[in-house]
Amino acid sequence: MQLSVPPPGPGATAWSPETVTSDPYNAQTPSAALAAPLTPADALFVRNHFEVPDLPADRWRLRIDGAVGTPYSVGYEELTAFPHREVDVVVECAGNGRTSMSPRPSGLPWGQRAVGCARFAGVPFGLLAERAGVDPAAVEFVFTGADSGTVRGRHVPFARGLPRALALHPDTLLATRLDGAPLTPRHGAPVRLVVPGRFAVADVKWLTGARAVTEPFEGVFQTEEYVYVDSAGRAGEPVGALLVKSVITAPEPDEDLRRGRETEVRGHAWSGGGVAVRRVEVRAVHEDEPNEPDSPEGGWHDAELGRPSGPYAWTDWSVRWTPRTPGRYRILARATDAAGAVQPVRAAWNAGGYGCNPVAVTEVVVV
Ligand SMILES: Nc1nc2c(c(=O)[nH]1)N[C@H]1C(S)=C(S)[C@@H](COP(=O)(O)O)O[C@H]1N2
Ligand SMILES: [Mo]
Repeated sequence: MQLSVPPPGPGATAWSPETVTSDPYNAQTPSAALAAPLTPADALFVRNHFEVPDLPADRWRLRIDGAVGTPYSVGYEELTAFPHREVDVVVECAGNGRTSMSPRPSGLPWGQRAVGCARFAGVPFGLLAERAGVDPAAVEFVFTGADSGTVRGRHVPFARGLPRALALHPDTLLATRLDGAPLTPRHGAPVRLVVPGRFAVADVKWLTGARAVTEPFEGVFQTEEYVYVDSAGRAGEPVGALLVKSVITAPEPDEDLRRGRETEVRGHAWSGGGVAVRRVEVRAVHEDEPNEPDSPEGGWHDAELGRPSGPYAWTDWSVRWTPRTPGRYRILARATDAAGAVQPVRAAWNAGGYGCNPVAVTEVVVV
């Protein structure tokens, strides 16, 4: 079982994410790796819609065009000469956790581990866009990857629109490095976009195109996929900022705990748009207790919060707990962010199962 695998030592590459589908390759972060403050690159979940393209750095170019003064293009060597920044970022697939929604939405059957916190380094996209001279009428940039395939009967590249202000924000990076090493092919080598604080669908991998547009983009990954669609079939907004959320990394699911022995409940919490986590509360609900999980009021304990490694990194939390009664418990964790958003008991159902951020739950047995 993944849970009992000790973390590999420095420089080791023993991790392999848990495969969800093999063609295209999609995989979740293993539990033991999720517990680390930063997720190692080779453990980080992978979400690919199409086959990983073969894109050697020496053949890579990014073209910035559309509503710009002069189209500008840059190669890998040139890009690496620009000033780099390092940003620790929660990377979360918008569909993370959708298997806990009922009825089960369409899409990849992610459990709770299509998430990680990764250290990226790269060049702010805005620095390059400046070279092209962005037209004042541009409202978005359309970022395009080198991968393509058939979606809803059409052959399309992977492409997403990003509002102008976010695209030009100094924290939006053309990332060349992840976890201290060059990007690996599965995570978007040689260059991927990283948009901190947004669902990871914004982070276009194998990035080759950036087009400034004066009308909102209407590509399939913008208007049909990665859109909140309600139970009446009404399409709302495309997924955007991450939602306030927590994950429990200890105890492990189904772990046996001893009555009267103190244990540490631990995890991470995050929110979107650079908003900090203000509070994490934890509650243990015994199987014989009434009113759960619909009224989890009372019995909540404030967890101690660690210091996140940056404004877009997750916040580690922990609380000590000594179970008194044998039996099954559900351990619940709920985060509140600095804007006052709180994890709901049940996430709002939507057809794609996006933004699934209910109170985190782990079941344990006390003997
Ligand atoms: N070009 C391209 N970029 C992409 C995707 C893709 O399929 N193609 N998937 C997106 C989605 S939905 C997610 S969740 C993240 C996952 O990033 P990772 O595989 O590095 O974890 O990549 C995003 N960028
Ligand atoms: Mo995703």
